[in-house]
Amino acid sequence: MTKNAQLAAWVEQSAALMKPERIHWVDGSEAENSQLVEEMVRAGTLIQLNQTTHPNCYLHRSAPNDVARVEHLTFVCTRDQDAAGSNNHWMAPADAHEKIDALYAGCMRGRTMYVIPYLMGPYDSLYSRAGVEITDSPYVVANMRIMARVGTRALTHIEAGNSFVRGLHSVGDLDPDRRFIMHFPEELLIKSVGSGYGGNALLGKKCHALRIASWQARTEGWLAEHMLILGLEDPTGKTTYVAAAFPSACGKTNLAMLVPPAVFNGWKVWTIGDDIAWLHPGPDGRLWAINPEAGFFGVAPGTSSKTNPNCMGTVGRNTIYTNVAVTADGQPWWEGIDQPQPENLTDWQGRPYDPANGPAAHPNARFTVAAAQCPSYSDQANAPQGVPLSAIIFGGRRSTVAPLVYEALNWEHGVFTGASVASETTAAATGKVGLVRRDPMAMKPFCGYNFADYWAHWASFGERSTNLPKIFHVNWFRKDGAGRFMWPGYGDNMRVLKWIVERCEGRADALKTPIGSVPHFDSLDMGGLDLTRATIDALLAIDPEIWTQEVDEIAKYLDSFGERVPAALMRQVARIKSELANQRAA
Ligand code: SAT
Ligand code: MN
Repeated sequence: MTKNAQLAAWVEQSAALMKPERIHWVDGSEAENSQLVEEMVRAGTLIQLNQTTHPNCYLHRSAPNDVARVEHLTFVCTRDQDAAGSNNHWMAPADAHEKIDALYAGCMRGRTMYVIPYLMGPYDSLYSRAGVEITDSPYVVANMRIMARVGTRALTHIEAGNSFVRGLHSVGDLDPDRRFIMHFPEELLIKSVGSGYGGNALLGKKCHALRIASWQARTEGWLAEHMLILGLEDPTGKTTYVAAAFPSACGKTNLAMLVPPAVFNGWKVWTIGDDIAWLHPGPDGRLWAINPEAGFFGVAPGTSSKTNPNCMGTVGRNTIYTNVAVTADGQPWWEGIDQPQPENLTDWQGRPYDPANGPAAHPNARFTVAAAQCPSYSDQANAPQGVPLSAIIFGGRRSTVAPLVYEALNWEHGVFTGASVASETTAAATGKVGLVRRDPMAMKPFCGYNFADYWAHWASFGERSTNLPKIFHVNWFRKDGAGRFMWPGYGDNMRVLKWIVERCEGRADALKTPIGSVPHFDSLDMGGLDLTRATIDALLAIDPEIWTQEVDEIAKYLDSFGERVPAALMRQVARIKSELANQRAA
């Protein structure tokens, strides 16, 4: 059902292997979606929620063993193992194909094979990229329809001769022992089996827009990053654009939709993206960012009108919920939502809620919703050229060590700062939660090639332009001796954003340290916030002893990537160590 011979042949070949009962080419229309939703409701895959309070909202319950990304089953399959790097699990392409094709054999018997042409990025943008996902999951189709631009227009783009990434997906039998997420960047190909969940199954997202795209970006001179994009409008109407990289479930969605505290009269945050940014150097030497996605696949627990009012204003309609709890009258519910826990709650597995079974909503429960529904959606979100970045912010979830905010001294130091990000693990991936691990640029699970080459690629931008964004590092998650968060976070993060904007404009004061420049106590706008001077000092403190240890650990981590690590990073290690030593001696 396409004029593109390569695509037609691939679909035919996939059908011959997977043996679906029928093939459906997704056109992206309303009528098609309604029919699909109806079928899923009939099959019990979707549960209709209360249509009065939540029009056009549905709940999906995934298999209980299929609730997050599976990093240990995710592979980058390049001809040369070093190209994938020790940051990725690697398998030789021939072995990977053989292994996964065996699981694909006959896997769609009795099922429909959906062919989803999609576009990542705005229509009419030179930066947008196409893909085609083949899947046997109608849930994936319905989610892809929200997260990407799917259907006829994307197919036309492909038929016009543009290249496309092929993504093959089957839920298989959902057995974790027969689950793999495999990437073949040299073939622009993804193969996924055994999971119906988020980043494992919506192949346009992490698999294409990060792992495959990062590989392409390296050879083509741009960056595919795990970043939100927002615009910060000041009271004069001037908007400054920033992108920020934090690991999964560390608050990207909340920051992207931030509502400033009341005292920040006239300031406004505009949302462009909450998870992925593609950055291209423009003719002016600045980095221009587009959001390749069209929707949000955000974490529900913890979301409320206090933590993220814009999000609550987004997810009340036309939303697919996954693994949330549901109230007796059919409303979605999760831990941290505004309404107190009601009687007769049904948990994420469909059981009557019993605290002995853990939380009512799964900690990685999600909503899928169109970005255009967000009250703070930027009028620049679909600009074909993207938005020009003034700042890039890196951050992690660190209860110790990292101060509230600091600014890298220059681009090279900024790349070091990104490469040294560490964060406590979250429920977004299977495995233990709360362990500190290195997560450079928040890309540990998503960089499709050797991290050392990736850092060199980042560093190379410093030689190409003198007009790059300033780089910052933030940490909203610092705790005191009693284990309490010291910083209120959420809307109050505006105080840090404002300092960042002022630094970009060369206005706010800072104290230069070997780690970077930290705000002076009175250059942070703390109006209306009841924090003691001692707490603010503690939040901004950089302890030379602790940082000497930290830099040693960073150096050890960087060293583990061997000779490919760019000299620029090792230069920064040496500089910081010697400056810290001088400080300790003084
Ligand atoms: O499951 S996803 O990768 O889509 C979400 C996330 O972990 O960031
Ligand atoms: Mn993410």
